[in-house]
Amino acid sequence: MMWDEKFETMSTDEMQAFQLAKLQETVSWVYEKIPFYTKKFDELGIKPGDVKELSDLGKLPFTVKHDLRDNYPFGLCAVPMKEVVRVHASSGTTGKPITGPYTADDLNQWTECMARNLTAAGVTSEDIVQNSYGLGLFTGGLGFQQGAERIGCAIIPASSGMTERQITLMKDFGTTVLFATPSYALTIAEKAKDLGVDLRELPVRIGVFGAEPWTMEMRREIEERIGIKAHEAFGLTELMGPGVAFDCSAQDGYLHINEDHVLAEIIDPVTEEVLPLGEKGELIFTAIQRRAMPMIRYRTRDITELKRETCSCGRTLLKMKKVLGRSDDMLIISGVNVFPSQIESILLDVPEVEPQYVLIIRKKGYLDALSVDVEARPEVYDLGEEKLHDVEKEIQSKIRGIIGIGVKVRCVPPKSIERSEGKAKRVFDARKM
Ligand code: DLL
Repeated sequence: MMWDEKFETMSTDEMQAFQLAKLQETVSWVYEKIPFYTKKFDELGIKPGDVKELSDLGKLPFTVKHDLRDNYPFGLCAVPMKEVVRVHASSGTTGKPITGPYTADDLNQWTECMARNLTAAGVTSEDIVQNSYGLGLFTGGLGFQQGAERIGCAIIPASSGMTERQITLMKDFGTTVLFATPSYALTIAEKAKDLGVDLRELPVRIGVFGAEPWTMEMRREIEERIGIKAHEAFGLTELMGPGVAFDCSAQDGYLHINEDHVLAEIIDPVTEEVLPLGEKGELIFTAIQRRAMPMIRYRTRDITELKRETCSCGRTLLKMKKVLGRSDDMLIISGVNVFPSQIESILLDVPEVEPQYVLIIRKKGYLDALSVDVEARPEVYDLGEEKLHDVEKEIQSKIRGIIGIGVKVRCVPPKSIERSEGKAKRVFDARKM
């Protein structure tokens, strides 16, 4: 099912003509309205009229996270506050938050993007949806709320937290669709089990998850525990929030980008050179329809690759590979680049442990050492030290075999790792503590 067949199945030629017109409008808009961009363009000797074709995008300057921080809170906002109808913000991990102001039309477009996302996941006006993303400054809560409202679903704005109540709501209200981060979905599943509630027997049939990296193995685990089909949303505060990209019935490890709203490029993060389709690098987005805070070539730090094909679902929208890591999450252990998601894939294939883990990086002499704490399943933990030691050794050797690094694995007691209600924090850098 599609929400906006015209744009979701548009031919590449038609789409690119549309994109060029929107890009030209946006470039003139930011040049005129946002002194930060006027200055950047002038320094590079670029005038809005120089954008004559889509490939001219490559001439434009990048925008990076610290540009948003330096211009906090509204230095990059192109409209007066009387035209702003909403402001979201993301706390990030360090420093000042990133703000996201919207005009009424920006909100409307975001809502449309979310309606596409949810429709692709199979959500319809018949559904009773439980929105367990944090409702507030975080774009997840209200973004999903608006999209589901546009479709006409019955919405339970549960927000995140109070997990026991989430389960009561699911049971009492007959929730058919769950919105949450993947790690919170797991927390809900675990709590239900503790309470003796089998979620697989409830009417819930679809989950739409995102806001953090999660592997295919994690997707299967969640699907099994809740008895649902797990779909995906991708996005970031700087660009609108969720709804930038979404998966479809193909579930082939790729997401469709709403490319009539955001232009995507992949660059080599070191040389900043634009890479061809199919090559892996840093994802860059340009928002071409927003008016309060359009972004020119925003460096997301997310690592992925792009693919253009007509999907088996019928959509022609550009595809990006599921994001499994950010350049700033990459660990360098004994000279090997490691993403936490690679460890997650391995752990989820080990039946003796729970999908609850943390990675700790320490300094060992001049080198960095990685240790992995993972929870043993209660019945395994009860078997005692010798068994745990065998499991630890097995995981260590799998990690050595697959990723090629030596790590220290510890099987920790059940429930000893903090549960997530939003974005899970799984990497602790003891070198910085
Ligand atoms: O996380 C927006 C969102 C809310 C997306 C709900 C999906 C669902 P931020 O808090 O600004 O916005 O964080 C954006 O989160 O650059 C990625 O690194 C990561 N991220 C978001 N969605 C996914 C996903 C929201 N599906 C940052 N897979 C992005 C992997 C994701 N990473």
